[in-house]
Amino acid sequence: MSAATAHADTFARDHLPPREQWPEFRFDLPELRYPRRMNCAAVLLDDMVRAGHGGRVALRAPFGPEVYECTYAQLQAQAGRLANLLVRRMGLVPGNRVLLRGPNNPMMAAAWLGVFKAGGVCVGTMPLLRAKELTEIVNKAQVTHALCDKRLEAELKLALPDCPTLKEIRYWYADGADSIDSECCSLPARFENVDTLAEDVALIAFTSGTTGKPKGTVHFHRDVIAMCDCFPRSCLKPGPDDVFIGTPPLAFTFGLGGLLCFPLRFGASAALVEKLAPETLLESIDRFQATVLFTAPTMYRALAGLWKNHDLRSLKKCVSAGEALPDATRRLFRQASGIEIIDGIGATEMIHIFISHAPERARAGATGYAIPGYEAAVLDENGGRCAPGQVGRLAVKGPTGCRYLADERQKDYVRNGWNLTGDAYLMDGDGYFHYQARTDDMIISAGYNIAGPEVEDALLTHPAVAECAVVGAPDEERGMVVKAFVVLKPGTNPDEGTKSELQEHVKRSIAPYKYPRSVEFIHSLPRTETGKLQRFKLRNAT
Ligand code: 3UK
Repeated sequence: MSAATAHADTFARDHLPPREQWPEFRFDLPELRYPRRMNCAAVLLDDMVRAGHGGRVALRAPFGPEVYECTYAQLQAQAGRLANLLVRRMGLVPGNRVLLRGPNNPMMAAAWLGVFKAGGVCVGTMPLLRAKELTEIVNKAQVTHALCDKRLEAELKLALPDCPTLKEIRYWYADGADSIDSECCSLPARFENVDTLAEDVALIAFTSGTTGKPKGTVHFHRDVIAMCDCFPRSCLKPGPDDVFIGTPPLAFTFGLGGLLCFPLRFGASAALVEKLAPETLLESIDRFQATVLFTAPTMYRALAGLWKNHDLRSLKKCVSAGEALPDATRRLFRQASGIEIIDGIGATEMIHIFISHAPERARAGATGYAIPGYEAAVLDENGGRCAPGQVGRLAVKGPTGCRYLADERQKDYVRNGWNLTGDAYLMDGDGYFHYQARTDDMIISAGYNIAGPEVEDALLTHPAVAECAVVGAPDEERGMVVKAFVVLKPGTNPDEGTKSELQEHVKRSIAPYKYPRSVEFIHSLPRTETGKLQRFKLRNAT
C-alpha cells in the first residue's frame, strides 16, 4: 500500500498507531465498499457536478440583509482556486498539514474542500482556541501551512513564534495583495485532484476531552465519505431540497459532517451562519427556510422557550449530539415544535454518530440503536458482554474508528478491536442503548452507583430549573455525595426553600437515595466550545 500513497510527505501515516492497535473495521453494507483510490472532495463536489448538479445551490450565507448563494459549480471553482493557491503559491506537497481557522462561512467550507483536493491534511481549529492550544496542535501535527479568517488572526500570530514548522500563512476576508481573496482572482478554477488512496489521511481532528493534552484523531478520505453513508443515510434520509443549518463549528467533526459533508453528499445545501445564539438561530431557520437542524441539547432547551415567536414551518428534522439529551428536553422541544429530536452519540475518534435512531423510532431515555454499519455492545470489566439492563462500558466497531496520532492513549480507547468511548451505558432487551454517565463521572455514594445525568434529568422537569449539573462531592461519611449546581429561571429565589423543594422533587421522581444532598445555585454552567459541560470544573469547585 505504501507504494501507492499519493502523499509525498508521509508524516501523518508514519505516526499512525501500529496496526495491531487499530480497532477492527467493518464494511458490511454494500454502500460501504469503496474503491481503493478516492479523494473525498472529488466525491462530494466533482462527482456531483458531473452528475448534473452544478447549477444547484450548495451553500447559503447571510450577506447583509441579502442571502448569498453559491452553487455546486461555484464551490467547485473556489475550492479549485484554493487548491491552486496552496500548490502553486504556497508550495504545498501532498500530505502536508494545513491548519484551517475561521467561523462557519463559505470561505471556510471552500478551504476544507480545497485542501482535500490538493491532497493536504486538514487540521481544523475551533474559533475560540487560544495561542497556547494552537501551539500544541501545530506542533503535534507538524502543521506547515495555514488558511485563516483575518478576524481570527490575533491568536494565530501570538502562537507563531513557538511554531517552527508553520511557514506559509494566508488570510481570507482580508485586503492587500497577499490576501487569499485577491490572489484567488488570478488563479485558475480548474484543478486536477490529487489521486489519493481511500486510506490516505484527509484530516486530523483534535479533541481535548474534558481534561488533558489534546489528542489528534486521524481520519482517511474513506472515513469522510463513510460518515455520510451511515448516520444521515439511515436516520435523516436527506434529499436535494434539504437545507441544513446549525451551530457546531466545522472544526468539530459533528459540524464538518452536519454542515458541510452531509448536505453535499445528498445534493442538498448548507446555510452557514457565523454566530448563532438561540434567537438568531430561530431567525436564520426562517430566513434560509432550513429543513434540518444540528445542535446540542442545551440549545434545544433554549429554543423551546422562544419557539412561539417565530415562523418555523420549514423545519422538519432536528439532530442533537455532543451530550446526553435529557428526556425532559426532548419532551419540552416536542411540545413547542411538534418535532421529535433525533438523538445521536458520536465521537471525534469515530468521526461521527454511531448510535442513533430514525425520528419515528425514538425511545424515551435512550440514545437509540447501533445504526446500520456499526455494531455496539456494553462490556463488563473483563471485556465480556453485559446482560441486558446491566450497566457497563460502551464499545463500538464499524467502518470508522480510533487512530490517534502518536499517542499512548490509543491502548485505552481501543481494546480487542473495540472502540471504548469512555461512556457508561446499558442496553435494553430491544437493543436500545441508554446513556448513564461518562465512565469516570459515575458517582459512588455510600455504596450506591449514581449517574449524574439521571439526577439532572429529574431536576430539569422542575419548572424553576433552567439548567443544571450534578457531580460527586467528597464526603467523609459517604465517600461522595450527590451535589447539584442549578441555574434558576428568572423569578425564582435562590434560597433554602427552593433548595428543599428541588430535593423533594427529585425524591418524588427517582429513587430517593439519588437526591442531591447538596444544592448550589450558580449563574451559568462551564461549557466547552462544543457545548459540553465541564464537570471537572464543578468537581474542583466542591
Ligand atoms: C459524549 C454523548 C450522550 C459522549 C461528536 C457527534 O460529541 C462528539 O464528539 P466528542 O469527541 O465527544 C464524544 C463524547 O461526547 N456524547 C456525544 N453525543 C452524545 N453522550 N448522548 C449523546 N447523544 O461522552 C462521547 O463519548 O466531542 C458527536 C458527532 C461527532 C462528534 N465528534
